[in-house]
Amino acid sequence: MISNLRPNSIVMTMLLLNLLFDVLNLPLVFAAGIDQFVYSGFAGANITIDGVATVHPNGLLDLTNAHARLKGHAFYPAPLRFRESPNGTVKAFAVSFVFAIHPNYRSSQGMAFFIAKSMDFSSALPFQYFGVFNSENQGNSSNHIFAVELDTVINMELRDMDANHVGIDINGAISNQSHAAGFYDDKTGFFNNLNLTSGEGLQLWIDYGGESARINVTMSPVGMARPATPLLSAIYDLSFSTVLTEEAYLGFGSAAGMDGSGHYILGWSFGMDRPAPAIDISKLPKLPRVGPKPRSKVPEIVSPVATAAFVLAVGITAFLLVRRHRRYAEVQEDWEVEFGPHRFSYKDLYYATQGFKSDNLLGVGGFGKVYKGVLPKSKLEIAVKRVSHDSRQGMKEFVAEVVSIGRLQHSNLVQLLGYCRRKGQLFLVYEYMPNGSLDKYLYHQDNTRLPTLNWTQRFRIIRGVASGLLYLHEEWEKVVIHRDVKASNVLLDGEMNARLGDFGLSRLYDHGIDPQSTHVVGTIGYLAPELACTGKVTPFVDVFAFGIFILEVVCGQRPIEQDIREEKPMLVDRVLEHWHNESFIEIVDSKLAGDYDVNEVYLALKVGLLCSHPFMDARPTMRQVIQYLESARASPELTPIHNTFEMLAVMQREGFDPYIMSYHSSIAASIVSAGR
Ligand SMILES: Nc1ncnc2c1ncn2[C@@H]1O[C@H](COP(=O)(O)OP(=O)(O)OP(=O)(O)O)[C@@H](O)[C@H]1O
Ligand SMILES: *[C@@H]1O[C@H](CO)[C@@H](O)[C@H](O)[C@H]1NC(C)=O
Ligand SMILES: *[C@@H]1O[C@H](CO)[C@@H](O)[C@H](O)[C@H]1NC(C)=O
Ligand SMILES: *[C@@H]1O[C@H](CO)[C@@H](O)[C@H](O)[C@H]1NC(C)=O
Ligand SMILES: *[C@@H]1O[C@H](CO)[C@@H](O)[C@H](O)[C@H]1NC(C)=O
Ligand SMILES: *[C@@H]1O[C@H](CO)[C@@H](O)[C@H](O)[C@H]1NC(C)=O
Ligand SMILES: *[C@@H]1O[C@H](CO)[C@@H](O)[C@H](O)[C@H]1NC(C)=O
Ligand SMILES: *[C@@H]1O[C@H](CO)[C@@H](O)[C@H](O)[C@H]1NC(C)=O
Ligand SMILES: *[C@@H]1O[C@H](CO)[C@@H](O)[C@H](O)[C@H]1NC(C)=O
Ligand SMILES: CC(=O)N[C@H]1CO[C@H](CO)[C@@H](O)[C@@H]1O
Ligand SMILES: [Mg+2]
Repeated sequence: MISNLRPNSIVMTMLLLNLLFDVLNLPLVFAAGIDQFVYSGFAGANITIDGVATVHPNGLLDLTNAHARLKGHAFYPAPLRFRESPNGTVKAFAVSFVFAIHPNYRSSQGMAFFIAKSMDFSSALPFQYFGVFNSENQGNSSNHIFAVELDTVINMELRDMDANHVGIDINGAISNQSHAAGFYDDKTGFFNNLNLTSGEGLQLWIDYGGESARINVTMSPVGMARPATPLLSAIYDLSFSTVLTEEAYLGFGSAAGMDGSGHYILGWSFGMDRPAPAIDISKLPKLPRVGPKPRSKVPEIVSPVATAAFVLAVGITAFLLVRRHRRYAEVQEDWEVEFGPHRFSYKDLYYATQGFKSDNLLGVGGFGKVYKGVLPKSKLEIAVKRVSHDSRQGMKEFVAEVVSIGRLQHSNLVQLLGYCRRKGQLFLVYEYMPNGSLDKYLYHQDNTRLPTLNWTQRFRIIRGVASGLLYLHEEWEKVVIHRDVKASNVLLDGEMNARLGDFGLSRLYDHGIDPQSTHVVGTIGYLAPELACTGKVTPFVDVFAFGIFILEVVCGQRPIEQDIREEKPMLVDRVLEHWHNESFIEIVDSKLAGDYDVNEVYLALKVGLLCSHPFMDARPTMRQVIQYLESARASPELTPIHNTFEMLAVMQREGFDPYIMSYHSSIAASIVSAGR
């Protein structure tokens, strides 16, 4: 079934094979370093697998084995020599494989073939990026990975064209070239679509030209002759020092979606400096059937002893189940079936957080407590937010929204992984952010010995939050308004990238889940004035809060002093005064010790003030904000109205209620005391 030839294999084998190929009239010339292999099924094959990957007894290589949120890889066991010297030209090579993706899993993330510098993919995300990249190393030229992705979800951040495409990837999941899956008909020249997740076998060919640096990718349904016109044909020199290493590993990767997965490889072949050997289609393993399982016949019970043992076993199991049921009881209603994949079991969360032990408490917020946990199977680190709720009203809508929010993916957002419900409690499961929330760095509370962030880090955080917000506002299929942008909702990942958390959560209030709270959605100090007047929620509400956030990060001061007896003007007013008398340097965080780029600080303060403009219409959109921050476009001058006292006067003249409008002054303190 398998002919698996390696370089330096004994001369005898080579001679024999040469003879064999001569008989078959195949032009094969053996020279040093030429490799080829072919697997027509993987039963008993020497391949290296990791993660949840497995080979079924019938020889089907299954990368994700019906798991959810786990990754798997399969490799040719030895590295192959792609260049003769570290800077030598990468040789021509050809790959062919037959694969299938099971259609039952809607969030299946697809899979990728790759050539990589090592077999270590431990840092790849288990639920995204084909189990090959993570959000930090994605696009990094030190990855040395060439991949062809078979992508079955649409991810705006990766500039995906659709949820059914093939792409050529160099060092990251943003494709250099991609095309909807399919083939060009040899006779008519018309393009025919193919469905990656149909559950049917598909064959793919990858050819690299060596000197020509041309990469061709061709696909067809299994069994059809190879189409003459490639699906993708790109020029990309894999000899660039950033791509293939002298020796590299070949393999496949896949990350299971939120609701399980089935990514199969049926056959695989490779040729260095020659075409990939033909895969014997007739020997390929059978695919699991698509659709409901046929009912299995109940086996006849053989003897009365076995019957007695069986009854006893059932009794004990039932007893244990009842006991277990009590401990891990959950609330699950019929309508939730649809969201099943995004539901975590209470048991898993209970184990992950060691029974919600106080040692694992990360913090307490307006909604409830947040615990750190490690999922038992995948070892994925998570943060679990436990929210108490009394009302069942609106729960369905809320869960639907949670699931929809879970589909948002961006490197500056904290990924929401799923939820769980229990009597009176709702659990939201997020990616864990090892470096905690930004407010801890700015104010050094809890006697933590956290470092002071320097200006470079702060400016990067500001830009990161801006691009996360732009994604929410403009780049996803729906407009998502965060409504609670603030320093404690900006989390820092292992590489100190800013990740915005808690987006969409403000809807909890709308669904009556936080009955004891009387406060307006959002947080005092970050609330746009029009919210108090009209209650109208637009993306500019977030722009306002983002402006206050910038001022906070630059000045290292809270928007409103927490001690409300001391009547200190709000941060934005203090910044304005300094801005107008041209002493803005005085308000910059003294912890920076003057070590910053004055132009950037000036730009940041100006954008902060523009965004926190009391008039909604005067605020920029997040897209403009990003342009200003990247200095691609000169930011407009601040309008003179941006002075609280003048503004109040204007507003009174226009008939606004002066009490409500006094949000910008110390009267806000009275709202603070009425809040949480
Ligand atoms: N994904 C996460 N990873 C690590 N720590 C987290 C995560 N999410 C929250 N935390 C920590 O838990 C604390 C409490 O978070 P929580 O969101 O409940 O409150 P908050 O952000 O202060 O207020 P709000 O309820 O308005 O969001 C945060 O300050 C943060 O330190
Ligand atoms: C599998 O292949 C690797 C690399 O060529 C080799 O080291 C190993 O001995 C092989 N294992 C078996 C069981 O053949
Ligand atoms: C190969 O590249 C390295 C780094 O780019 C360089 O230092 C070295 O001189 C090169 N070797 C040859 C033989 O060109
Ligand atoms: C790329 O990865 C290397 C090694 O992991 C790291 O040192 C470097 O900072 C990364 N570069 C970027 C731009 O992220
Ligand atoms: C693809 O790679 C080529 C060659 O490096 C480059 O010129 C081109 O801009 C890339 N295209 C995309 C979309 O990344
Ligand atoms: C692909 O096939 C599956 C299963 O038949 C179906 O659910 C899915 O909608 C199809 N996708 C496309 C893009 O046609
Ligand atoms: C890629 O496809 C084109 C068009 O069919 C062909 O001319 C070229 O030789 C192919 N290159 C490789 C490396 O297969
Ligand atoms: C800021 O801190 C980071 C991380 O500690 C460091 O890499 C960088 O060099 C610092 N930048 C400046 C300008 O000090
Ligand atoms: C600017 O205004 C601030 C706040 O009122 C004040 O403390 C500071 O002395 C003023 N500076 C100048 C140069 O007038
Ligand atoms: C400043 C800081 O705390 N950095 C830490 C962020 O998280 C990574 C990974 O956990 C640590 O290595 C850093 O020291
Ligand atoms: Mg929060």
